[in-house]
Amino acid sequence: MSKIDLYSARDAYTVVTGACPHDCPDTCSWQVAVDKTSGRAVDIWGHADHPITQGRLCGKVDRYLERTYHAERLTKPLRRVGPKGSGQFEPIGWEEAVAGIAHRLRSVITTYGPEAVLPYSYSGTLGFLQGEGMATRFFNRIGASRLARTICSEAGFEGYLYTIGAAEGMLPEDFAHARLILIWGSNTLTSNQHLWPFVQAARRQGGRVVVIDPAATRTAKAADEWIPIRPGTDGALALAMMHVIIGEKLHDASYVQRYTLGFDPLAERVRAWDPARAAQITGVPTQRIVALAHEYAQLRPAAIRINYGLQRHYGGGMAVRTITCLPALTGAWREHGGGIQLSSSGLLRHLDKSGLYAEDDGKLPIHHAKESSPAPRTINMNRLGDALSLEPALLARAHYRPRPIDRMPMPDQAGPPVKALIVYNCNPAAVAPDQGAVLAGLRRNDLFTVVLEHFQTDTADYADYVLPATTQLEHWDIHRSYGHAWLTLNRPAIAPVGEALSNSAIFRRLATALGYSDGCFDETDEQILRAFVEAQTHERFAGLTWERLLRDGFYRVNVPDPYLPFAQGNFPTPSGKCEFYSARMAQDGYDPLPTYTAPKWQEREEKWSTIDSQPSTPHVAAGDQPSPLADRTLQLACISPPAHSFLNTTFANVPRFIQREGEPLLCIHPDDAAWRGITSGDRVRVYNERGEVELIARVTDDIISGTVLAPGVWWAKFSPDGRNINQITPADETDMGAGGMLYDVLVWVVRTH
Ligand SMILES: Nc1nc2c(c(=O)[nH]1)N[C@H]1C(S)=C(S)[C@@H](COP(=O)(O)OP(=O)(O)OC[C@H]3O[C@@H](n4cnc5c(=O)[nH]c(N)nc54)[C@H](O)[C@@H]3O)O[C@H]1N2
Ligand SMILES: Nc1nc2c(c(=O)[nH]1)N[C@H]1C(S)=C(S)[C@@H](COP(=O)(O)OP(=O)(O)OC[C@H]3O[C@@H](n4cnc5c(=O)[nH]c(N)nc54)[C@H](O)[C@@H]3O)O[C@H]1N2
Ligand code: SF4
Ligand SMILES: [Mo]
Repeated sequence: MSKIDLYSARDAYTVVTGACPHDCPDTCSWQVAVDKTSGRAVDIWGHADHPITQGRLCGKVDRYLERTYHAERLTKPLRRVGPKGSGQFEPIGWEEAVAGIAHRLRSVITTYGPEAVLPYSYSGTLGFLQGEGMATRFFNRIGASRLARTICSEAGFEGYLYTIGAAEGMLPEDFAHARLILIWGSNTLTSNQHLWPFVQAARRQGGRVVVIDPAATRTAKAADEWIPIRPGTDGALALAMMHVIIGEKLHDASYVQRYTLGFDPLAERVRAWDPARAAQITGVPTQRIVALAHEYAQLRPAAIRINYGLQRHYGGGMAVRTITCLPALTGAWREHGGGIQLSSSGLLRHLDKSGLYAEDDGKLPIHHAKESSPAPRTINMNRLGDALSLEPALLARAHYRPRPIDRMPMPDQAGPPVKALIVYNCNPAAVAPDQGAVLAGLRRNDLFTVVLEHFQTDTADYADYVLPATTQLEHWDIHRSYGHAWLTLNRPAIAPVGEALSNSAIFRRLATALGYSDGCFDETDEQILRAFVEAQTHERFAGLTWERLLRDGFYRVNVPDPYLPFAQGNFPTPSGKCEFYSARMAQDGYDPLPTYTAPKWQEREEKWSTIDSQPSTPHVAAGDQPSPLADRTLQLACISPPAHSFLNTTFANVPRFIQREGEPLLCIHPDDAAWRGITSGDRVRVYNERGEVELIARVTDDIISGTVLAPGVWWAKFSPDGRNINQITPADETDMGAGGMLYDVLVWVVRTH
């Protein structure tokens, strides 16, 4: 008997349909059984009728009730009583908390101006309302600094947009029809599990699955083949594939002629990319590159799933742009089961969010304070450490500069120091790069920090006030997906735990306390969501109504099924074609053609090449500082992709999941380990010029030699030395979109005892 039948048959329970709020392309629809008498949620499962969820949640969210009813859930507002970072707080009432926060915010705004207030948020929930809906109303009303939310996907996104025009492409269902699937920089079985049934369906019909990744992930092991590659070098592989495809005339000349722009200069460009050259850079053998190019052009339909792993490197934007040229070159877009998927979020690009954000819709008087003044500055979230610095030159560096033509302001134009930081849906003390700089900022006594949270996270430890927020079981929302075509409604299933309030309710209260009487702060959550749904007039949302969402729980964006967006061109680029040559890129300061942009860690190789002869293997005694010469050669590239049982830092405080992951690990290749005298289980010190962290070594050839892998993201406070891997990650920006370069870094690794 299915769970829905089981619980529906019993009077004691109600069943409520909702949506998983997490940052995951699958955006599952769930159902929750609630005991009518106690009001407690007793079971949760995946919605059987949702075509992507197919009745299954992942292992993490299957346990969402354990997280919701976790003994350490925050249930009352807290005020700091100890030093910043100590985690010492006293419970207080909501009125006192809201009044205290409003008082401090008012004083910051009066003394330093509204830009001294910085919101900091990311992906705790991707809901329209509890994500940025009410928060945007609030921070726009203040005129606060804006935040460029760049940490995850900006580089790849930009690269894709320059080439294709919008974040659209294959949908998960289409993968079932492919004969070749390249899973490129994605650990599907961990981070995009609901794609896998479609991959398996393709295999049942003879489809081949190839994973291109520096690590033999569980996905790579489940695939037909793993092609190990050096991190950040994927662009070179794609260029060489194009070299072979064009050189052997395996491209689809008629598709190329009709629907692409710049084939001739592309052909000229890739002529220099013979596979032997790419083999040197990528570590993929020449013959394998040639064969891969043949397979890609000839096994049709051919599908590519790229995820964000491969674009967290300096050249990530260009790498995604280059790979994204492949399906147009071979005409893969023509076929059901051919093409590429990075994100499906562009399906929603015609969504009208002005009402949601109460922006410029002529009805709500939210912008009156701002009309005559220029837009507030925008801070790049990757550079939080710089943003919190009192040094104007560093603050200037934190300004968002997504393209090469965007200039850094002079220090005297950087604007006021950040004096108030309001964090929601995010755990920057653990997830943001250059943790040392972030913590130094958070430790500032003159910085007023408010954190809206479910738990006393690493970040909450630095707050002046911690406000208890509701979980997805306790509030309304609507969710988009970046992996499929469905919008999903979340209804609250239970009353808020303790005194928790939703983000929307908290920002409403803060607005009232600041004296903002705008009507947009009076609307209830349901009113806002219903109005948002009813405001949609684009044909992509035909048939979408609030009643329908209430009835079904989800709605498929109105595009054909199957959806082959570029079978006949129609690329939403300026030229209407897939742009191998992009004039927009030239204007923005980039090379207009696909090229190889090396990762920063490869500067190690450049350093090597300046040394006349390679040094003999240096011996480093455990704990010793490497010699200056060894310095150059001992470093390893370090990547820190998601651990299977955590979702960034979410769930990394649930005992069951900590147990499953064991300890904060460093996976290291046997060659690299032997050289350093490291064996599995050893404690190792992983460090660079930015910081250091202690991890437990796992010696394994599941990671290529020359690269180490630290599954993330552990809470620093639950780690042996109170630090996590972001101690060593750089806050530098990627080539495009000023995105996060979290996986492009060199470290030294030594055994500590
Ligand atoms: N269980 C779980 N699921 C998640 C998350 C999580 O933390 N845990 N995170 C969610 C979030 S926020 C996101 S953004 C999505 C997307 O998630 P992503 O961040 O894209 O993560 P993965 O799908 O694990 O893909 C990363 C893979 O890329 C590989 N990789 C790293 N560098 C390179 C490279 O240069 N080239 C190539 N070819 N491969 C490389 C890594 O070894 C890893 O296997 O997943 C979401 N889903
Ligand atoms: N080294 C390294 N660093 C990384 C990554 C990596 O792979 N390696 N991944 C990066 C990526 S891809 C991403 S997307 C970021 C993610 O970084 P974050 O956006 O910080 O994501 P989480 O760590 O999941 O933390 C989200 C927090 O939001 C809280 N939250 C959830 N729902 C709500 C709500 O409704 N209200 C409020 N107030 N709070 C809520 C959760 O309790 C949780 O503490 O991390 C990045 N950092
Ligand atoms: S985290 Fe992803 S796979 Fe897991 S329930 Fe949520 S949407 Fe589904
Ligand atoms: Mo992400």
